[in-house]
Amino acid sequence: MKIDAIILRELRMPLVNPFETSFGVTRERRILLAEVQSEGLSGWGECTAGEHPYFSGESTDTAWPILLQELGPLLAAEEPAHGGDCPKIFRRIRGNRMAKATLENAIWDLEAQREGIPLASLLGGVRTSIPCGVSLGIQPSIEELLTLIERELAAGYLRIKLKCKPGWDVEVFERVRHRWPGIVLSCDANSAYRLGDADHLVSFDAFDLLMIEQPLWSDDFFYHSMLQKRLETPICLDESIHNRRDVLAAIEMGSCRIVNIKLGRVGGFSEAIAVHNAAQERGIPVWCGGMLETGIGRAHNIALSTLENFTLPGDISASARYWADDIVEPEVTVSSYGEIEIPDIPGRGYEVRTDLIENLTVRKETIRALELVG
Ligand code: OSB
Ligand code: MG
Repeated sequence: MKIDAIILRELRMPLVNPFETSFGVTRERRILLAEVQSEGLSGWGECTAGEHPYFSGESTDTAWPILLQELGPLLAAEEPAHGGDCPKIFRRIRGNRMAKATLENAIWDLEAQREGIPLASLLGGVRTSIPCGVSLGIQPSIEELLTLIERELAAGYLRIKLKCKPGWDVEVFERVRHRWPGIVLSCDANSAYRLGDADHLVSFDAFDLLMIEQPLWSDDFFYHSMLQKRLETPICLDESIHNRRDVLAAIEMGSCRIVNIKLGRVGGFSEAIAVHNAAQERGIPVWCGGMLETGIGRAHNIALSTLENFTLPGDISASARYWADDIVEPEVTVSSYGEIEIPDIPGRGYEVRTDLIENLTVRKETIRALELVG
């Protein structure tokens, strides 16, 4: 496909509710979008980098120049036939996976439209609906958290994940388990604990958690493997997993029994599929993580979650939990039994609201292939 133009945008979008993790509070998102125009069609990608380099080394402000000065010009100079051609095109750029995923995922979207098939089918997905969970941030009080959980269970969500950190963990789990002994419950520390907390982490076993997500360092496998030996509860790695080799190392070392796959964190659909397949071949279940995405990133997460080994509910929930007005049409909705139906139309399955996007845009740049004169 000939790349006619790549349009980069930054949008400002306030969250309906602030989201607090062990590394900080997010109130407003600074969203980077890429629109790749090719032969009359537009493929869209969303950068999942945060406002600060807290979750990973990337942020909105690092991804912008990498996209504008490096990845955009590399892609515009090529005529990729498939989304899967992107890793090779971007190969000489190290790291910057969230920036790379922004463009690669837009090419997959374009390819699905050209083929006239749903993105989920192009990826090799097998599900017509996906199970959904929610990720609940740290709250000002346990009472407020209990009220939120009540609301999300009533809405139908199939798994509740609690963000945790030292001082917001066992007491919280105790109260939640006392009230709801049978619900599917997990926690996510975003690397908030250290080896000295090992005995404390072992005490989490009392709460029958589905998993403990990324308790230790964001770049670690070895100490997670030592911790997993002491825990009955499965460890799930999020931050540590960047590619297929990482997931192979983690499984081989026994660092985790479950894997969270995030499109941005692994660099796009190609690597996400490779991570999924490697885990599947070794009997390790995966689920799709979220990064407070708009409907564009959410549509991509939904399509990815249709692959066979996404057997656990993902952090993919309704647009309305995040946004007063999402930038896709229809917005993403979740049924009363906690599932999202996979749209059976070509491409990403949700229309992009270009007028709304234009109104929310605070900066915009267009990249075109250099025209060779002569
Ligand atoms: O670790 O899963 C995480 C949000 C921002 C950064 C990291 C994480 C999260 C979430 C939110 O848990 C998931 C969502 O999009 O609802
Ligand atoms: Mg996580």
